[in-house]
Amino acid sequence: MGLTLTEKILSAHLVEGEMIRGTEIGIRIDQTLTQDATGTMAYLEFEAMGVPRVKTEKSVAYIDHNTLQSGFENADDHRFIGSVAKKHGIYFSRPGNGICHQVHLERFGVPGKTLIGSDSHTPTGGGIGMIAIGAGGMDVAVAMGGGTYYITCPKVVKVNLTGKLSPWVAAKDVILEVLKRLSVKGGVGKVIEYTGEGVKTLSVPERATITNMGAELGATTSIFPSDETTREFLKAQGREDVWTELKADDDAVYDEVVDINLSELVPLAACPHSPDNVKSIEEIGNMKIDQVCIGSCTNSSLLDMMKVAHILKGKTVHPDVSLAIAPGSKQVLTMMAELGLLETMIDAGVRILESACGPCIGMGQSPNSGGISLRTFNRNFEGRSGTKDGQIYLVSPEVAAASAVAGVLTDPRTLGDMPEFVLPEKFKINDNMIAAPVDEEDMDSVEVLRGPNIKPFPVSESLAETIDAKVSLKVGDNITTDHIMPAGAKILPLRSNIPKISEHCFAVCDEKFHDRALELGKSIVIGGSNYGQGSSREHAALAPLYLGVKAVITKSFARIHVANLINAGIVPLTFKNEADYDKIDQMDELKIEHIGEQIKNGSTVVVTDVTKGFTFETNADFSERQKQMLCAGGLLNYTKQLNS
Ligand code: MIC
Ligand code: SF4
Repeated sequence: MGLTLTEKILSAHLVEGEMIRGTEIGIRIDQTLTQDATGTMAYLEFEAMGVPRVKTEKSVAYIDHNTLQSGFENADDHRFIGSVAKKHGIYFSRPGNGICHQVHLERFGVPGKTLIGSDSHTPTGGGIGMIAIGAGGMDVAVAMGGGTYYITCPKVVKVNLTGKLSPWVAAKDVILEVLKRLSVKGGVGKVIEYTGEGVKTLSVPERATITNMGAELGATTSIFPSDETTREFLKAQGREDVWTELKADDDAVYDEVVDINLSELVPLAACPHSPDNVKSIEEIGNMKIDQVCIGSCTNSSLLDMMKVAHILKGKTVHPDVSLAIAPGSKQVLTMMAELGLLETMIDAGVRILESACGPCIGMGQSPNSGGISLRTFNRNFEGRSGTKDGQIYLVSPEVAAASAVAGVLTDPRTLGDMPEFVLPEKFKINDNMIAAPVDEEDMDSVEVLRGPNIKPFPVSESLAETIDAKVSLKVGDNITTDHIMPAGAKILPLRSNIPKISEHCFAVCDEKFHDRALELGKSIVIGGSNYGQGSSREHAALAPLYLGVKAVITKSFARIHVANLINAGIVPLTFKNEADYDKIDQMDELKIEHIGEQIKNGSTVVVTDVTKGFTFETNADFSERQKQMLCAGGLLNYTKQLNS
């Protein structure tokens, strides 16, 4: 029986377990990446582990998220990360060098290698045939220290691509179509593997757009084969030597098959407030728009910028629209300048932003009240833009640029003939904004620079005999980590200060949560399905931990978040009977007796609702390792126990 590409790479890196779907496996990690908003915690955790030098083949720390410096906090965090990186063997991509995923694809990614990153869009690397997975900071810290990374052995979904995209239809429309079909939870526990004749019609940046936004499916990761197109891309990056051909066997067996005929796709948009709320541009109609933002790790490649500049050439941005563009990397920006694209954009009235995440994470460019904003990004969760009632539509760069000129949502197919956009044979290579670490023998000479905003992270206690606590919050389905721990320009500077950032925990759902949780001392949160979808931020576990949340009981969890909860020592349980969710109210008192025993001895944990006088069963499907971690009170305590 043949193997999928996913199975080939995973089994080549397997260090624990067996390749049996649904069971926990441990894999060796070749590369790691961090970004600044999750990186401070990851490096504090790395320091706490006491490993002097990273043991990976390549670890890179990027500064791309918290780039607005309206106080000392972000600048201090940048310096901290820069100095920690220099000391411990990590390459440091300085602010201005670009968005982690774009730069990593350009300069560091290697087909067939494993990469984990403290950012949920790490699967961008799947565009060149990597198994690239988003993870919590603590898991990245462990991997940097040479430790194993654990995942549930995934099912593999084959997306069989046939045909060729029609003019003005984009890679973004491919992933929006997949999201429309599978939904934001359709990828949980799965790797999405793209195959078929259609693959060779897509360039590497297009493939990377697709694997990037596979994160919105809840998938473990997404991957394309590494073929001649990959070789050309790496050659243009001066890195042909790292290329290898990689593909699934012809008789590979997949768990599911999704057929997509590229020729039949049309321009699409994800409507507020979910990436899977997808409609065609035609269906939505000529809606008046207020803002357009082009960029983010999904759509900020040179190819995207070439298309946008072509559409803007000789035009002026509509007077009622603000158009902001953030190129993905210094390389993209320099080449835009060289090729004259920058001049075209400036001429048209574009607001050029620095090469960073920017508006995607609410770091500036929040739309006007109730404003309609078209964005080439990957997430449109409520409030994420920084404007609570902002209406965010996720679209391709082609739709974005055509609409920015017209002032209304516009189908780019109305633009007439589309020229062929060809990527240069050679990209401009200048890695002068990537600082190499010092040699091991010089590491003592590097002082780690800590600002006053950098506070120690909370560590859980070992699991109590009984959890007897009130429900501090009950929320519905599809709660994102942007609900649990919002981001944006005001809150992100607090990422290295858990006590302070906790003041904003769940504020999107209930502004009183912080005070109530503190008053209760310890509490339990109740959630619906796909709880914790979206970002990898472990702050969505660390802030509740700090506020005394001991357990979270939901209908189902998103992959990265549940791992973060376990790492933090918060018990994640799911209802055996979803109807029990309806019976529980906020402030009910719940009692879980002998919780440690229950977790250790089986896969069911019985909970009593003391207020309502009924008991219900929850699933506690943990691996042996996870059970021990929960009983020890999280990953750090567990590791200490192992080493003592
Ligand atoms: C995001 O897109 O939500 C982020 C900001 O990149 C996050 C990481 C974070 O919260 O810092 C992610 O996707 O993991
Ligand atoms: Fe940055 Fe947005 Fe990509 Fe997250 S999704 S890494 S905030 S560009």
